[in-house]
Amino acid sequence: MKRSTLTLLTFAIAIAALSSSVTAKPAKTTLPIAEASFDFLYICLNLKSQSSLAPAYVELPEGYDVSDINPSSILLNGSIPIHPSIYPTIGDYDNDTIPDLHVVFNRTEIVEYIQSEGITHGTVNLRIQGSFARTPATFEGNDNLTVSSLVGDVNCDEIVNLLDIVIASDSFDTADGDENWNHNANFAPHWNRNDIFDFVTLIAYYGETLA
Ligand SMILES: [Ca+2]
Ligand SMILES: [Ca+2]
Ligand SMILES: [Ca+2]
Repeated sequence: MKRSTLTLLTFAIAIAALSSSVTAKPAKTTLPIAEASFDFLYICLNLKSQSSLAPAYVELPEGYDVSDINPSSILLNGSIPIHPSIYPTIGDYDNDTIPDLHVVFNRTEIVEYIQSEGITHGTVNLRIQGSFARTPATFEGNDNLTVSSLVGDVNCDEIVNLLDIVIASDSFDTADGDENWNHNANFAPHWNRNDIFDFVTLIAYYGETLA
């Protein structure tokens, strides 16, 4: 065998060995995904109303433990973390004996996300994802919110009518965070209270529709 042929052959063998060592790299492992039950406390969101908090609950399937969830890993739609100053707590809000994690998001960040998607009304699907401190797995869950961008539309049915007045009346003279506070009935300053200014604003839009 000629010397040049031998050199070429050696070179080809070296390349083949190199490429096989590249392809022999271990495959990236995919973590199992726990399908979580995810529920916002709210069922609708008026984008024109202001409020600070959006509480929600996460429940995990059998074999997973909500106390194992790493709070800093939680993201809504890949970008919204939980509220930085409200640590999640464990309870059983739906009384089904399965523990759930109470997480709170910044409502304004959710509104901004929905608006950035160009959505003004209808149904929005929001997806929660996160990982665990000890278990090599991730979890995912999703919930729908009905959205309205009509001022005065407290129940997000795309019309301002008597029903909105009745619902808003229940939260009259409450502060953001109070038990009777309605996050969808705050259409005017003062932005931390449901008061006469919100009521007057609602009345000004009486009969309006989103159509
Ligand atoms: Ca539960
Ligand atoms: Ca309405
Ligand atoms: Ca107000």
